[in-house]
Amino acid sequence: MKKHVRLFAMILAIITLLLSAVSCAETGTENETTATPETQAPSVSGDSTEAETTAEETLFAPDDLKEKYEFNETITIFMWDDYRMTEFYAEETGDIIADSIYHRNIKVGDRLGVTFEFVEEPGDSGDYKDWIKKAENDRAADNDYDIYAGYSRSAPLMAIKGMNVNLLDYEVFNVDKPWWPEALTSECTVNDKLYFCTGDIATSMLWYMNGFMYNKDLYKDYISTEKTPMDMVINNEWTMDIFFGMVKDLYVDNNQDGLKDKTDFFGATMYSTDLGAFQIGSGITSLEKGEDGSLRISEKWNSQLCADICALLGSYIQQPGVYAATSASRTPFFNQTSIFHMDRIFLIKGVDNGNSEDKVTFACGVVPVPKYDNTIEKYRTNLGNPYTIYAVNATSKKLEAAVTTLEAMGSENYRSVTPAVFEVAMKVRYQDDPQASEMFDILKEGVSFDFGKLYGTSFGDVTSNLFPNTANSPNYSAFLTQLKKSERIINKGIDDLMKVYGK
Ligand SMILES: [Ca+2]
Repeated sequence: MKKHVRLFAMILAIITLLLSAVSCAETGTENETTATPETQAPSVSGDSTEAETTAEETLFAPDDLKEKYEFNETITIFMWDDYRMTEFYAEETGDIIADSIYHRNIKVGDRLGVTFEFVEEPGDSGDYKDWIKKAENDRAADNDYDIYAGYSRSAPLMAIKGMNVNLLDYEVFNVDKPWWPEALTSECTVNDKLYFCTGDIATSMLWYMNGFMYNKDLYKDYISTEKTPMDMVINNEWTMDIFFGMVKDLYVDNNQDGLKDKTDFFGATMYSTDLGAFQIGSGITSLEKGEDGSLRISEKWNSQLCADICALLGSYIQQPGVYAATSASRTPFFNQTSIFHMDRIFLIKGVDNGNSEDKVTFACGVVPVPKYDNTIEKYRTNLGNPYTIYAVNATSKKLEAAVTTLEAMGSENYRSVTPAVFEVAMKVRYQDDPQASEMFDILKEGVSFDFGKLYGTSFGDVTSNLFPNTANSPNYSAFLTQLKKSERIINKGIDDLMKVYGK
């Protein structure tokens, strides 16, 4: 059972910690070495600042690694150089995310007795196949790497080529820790094989989560001054009908050309590439595991329910107040002429690591994409593709050190880097806004990878594109007919995957 450190546990922990700090200060006892995380006492000190700092540090689950290792190795990380958000290394600049990564590298390096060497090569959506080719060539030339850190579709392709170790063969890799998303187990592990990982270790994964961002002032002006979207999420009322019902008629044709375009006013805009977020958001992945360890087209994907969700989304996209488009969909949100916008949440910070003029300059909330109905158990989070997935090179001569590096980096990021990302995204400290932090936790814990998406190239991208493309077309009711036409190509892709994941 994964240990989630959620808000209420955290508040309880803060109270417990502060109380025990006072108690320790009074009695002069020290019990931090044997205490559980929830009751762990900060160091004995009358200094309230120190007590508070320690309290914050111990809000988060600890790792099971040793305090100190002596690998005495250089760990070479082959990485893509066209990642967009600060992630792998940074100078200490005063930017809280950059500083947290700078200190992460020092801390993990000291703890393990390793130094990091980063080798960079273009590896984005247009380059990742060449990036993999270079990794293969360098491997043959004995100029080898220890860790691969590339565009999300790279590590899966490398797994098919047999290039990655099975992380579950290593005891130090603890997939049940909260810095590894639950979906690494439920969606990416087949027959006890897990060939790659991501999670808190990749700031890009956090930034590429899909959510609905909303303009808090416009929401109050046009929709409600009482109930917020965050309230509706918490009350399990955040469904497609309720959401679209609020926004579907809010439209002004600002340039009076009779067409929906980026200059108009909308209730909701959506980045059309990521409309699959509504499929994932209702807990539907394209592939699933059978009890015999085989992969297959998921029953939920090939179902009337999925067709209904697709058709409902398609019908709402046709409404005046809803605008689905690629980058043009972002303009109204930045210009404050749309109330809600569904996209990767990095938009809050701004495109391209904040260097763009396009960024959110107003009070903005973030909520998950609404579920189809409130019988669906939990909110699930789709990811845009340009995030990093890590793998360990099977021919590395430092396998134990490399896998330990991933675990130590994940753990350290969870404690120090993710809270910095949260603070920049939400413009508030994690501890200071319970609702916003709960939304961020729901997004992060609900992350879904869907093999059909990660391995999209094996399926002619049908598994990733069928839902969004159908919903955003006049044939939005034809999901099952379209899926039927693609069954052969999907089953062939599954055969390829089973060569790697079979028993
Ligand atoms: Ca117009």
